[in-house]
Amino acid sequence: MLLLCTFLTLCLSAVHSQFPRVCTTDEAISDKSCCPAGKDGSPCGSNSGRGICRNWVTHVIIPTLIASGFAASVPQYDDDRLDWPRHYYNKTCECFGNYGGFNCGDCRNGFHGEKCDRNKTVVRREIRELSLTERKKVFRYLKIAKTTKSKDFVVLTTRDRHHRDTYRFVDATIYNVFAWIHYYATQAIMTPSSFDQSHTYAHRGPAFPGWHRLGLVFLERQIQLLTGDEDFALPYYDWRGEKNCSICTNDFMGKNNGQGTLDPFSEFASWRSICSGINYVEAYCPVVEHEYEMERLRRRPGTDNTVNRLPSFQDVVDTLRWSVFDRSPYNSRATRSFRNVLEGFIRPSNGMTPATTMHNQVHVYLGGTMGQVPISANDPMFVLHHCYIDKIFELWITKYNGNPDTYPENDEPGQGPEECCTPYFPCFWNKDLLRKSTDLGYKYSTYQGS
Ligand code: KOJ
Ligand code: ZN
Repeated sequence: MLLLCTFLTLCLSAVHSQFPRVCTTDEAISDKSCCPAGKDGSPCGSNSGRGICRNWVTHVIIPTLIASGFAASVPQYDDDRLDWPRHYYNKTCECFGNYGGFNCGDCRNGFHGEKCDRNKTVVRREIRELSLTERKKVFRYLKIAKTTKSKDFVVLTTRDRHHRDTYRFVDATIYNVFAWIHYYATQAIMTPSSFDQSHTYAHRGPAFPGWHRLGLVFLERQIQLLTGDEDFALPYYDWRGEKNCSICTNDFMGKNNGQGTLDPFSEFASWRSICSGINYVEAYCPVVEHEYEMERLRRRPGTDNTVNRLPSFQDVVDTLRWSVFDRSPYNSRATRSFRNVLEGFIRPSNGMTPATTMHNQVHVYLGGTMGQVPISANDPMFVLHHCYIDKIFELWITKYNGNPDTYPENDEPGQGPEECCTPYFPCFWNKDLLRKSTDLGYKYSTYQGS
């Protein structure tokens, strides 16, 4: 029984991320231990049977990388995110049954109640399906997430990624923690002397759909906890066949002027991105508390001259025709790969031709903040877009009975099936995100288009 629980929790623990505040004390960092007290005062709530403090066993990914020649093709990786979260901690909580969270004080996704014995499934709906009151509530909640300091999490910053003594942890709001997770995952991978731009933990590999799924689940759960509204579900934007971005109006996500700045009367006009999109290849940011909110959000829908439309209904139909989840070489060159077509490096109709399509096409079409990988998650449009990408992922899972065994072995750093989705905390295996969304506590409405 214990074995089964342990297995289940490894697969399905509630996702929380980025560094639990209580695990960033000098003591926790020097002990490399993140087993905070649960509600009963014992580490990981062990006295009340919620979980245990687990020592990580040596992981397999490094030898795999070396054997495959991947590590030999670059001088040496010296990246704090590789083999996540081992660089920071070799002891973390492992929660039993339906318990979850960094100290097993919460429930795993899809459960609630004091004993975590009540199922729940929230329904994500298209933003145009919501009533005005419901929509206003979503905007209000997003605003609360943007302005409320996270009590549980802090983010890691540094001025110089090659010098660990410059790393420090700073406060961030809930939404900024979410935006920062994407920023952190997409920074180039560090070698002793330079940076390898060709690999990232969140894109260009089989982890792409699950990585973004986990980020959305994190944000959704944080908003539920913050507002006390256990039924809160993120909305999505079904952009199929749109002549232009019809939700880029002040009733919805906001209109922009010719320079891309959001209208002063729109919902997100005052939002600022953490970090600048262009100037920080070598530095994590934010670097200084209270100074890290930088440029305002920008959007320039329909003005990019390489992408002049949003994906069509047929593009989505064609994407769902690719029955193999991903294929060698498991990067942006993979052909006849559902993941690579969905991510948008390959034309959906033939699965072969390199092009800017689907997920990438929408980012580029919207432009501005959304068009820049390191900062795109700062725009709440990212949430709506990725929820729709996740809905397509879910349609694929249903159609082809996708499950963790469908997730391939591959050599992309941080994207192996049993590597922790990087940099979420606690560990959630990449392959375990390839399962029905109801296992994670949510599903999608059956919106047919406007
Ligand atoms: C932003 C992103 C992304 C892709 C693009 C465009 O976050 O994943 O922009 O290629
Ligand atoms: Zn992304």
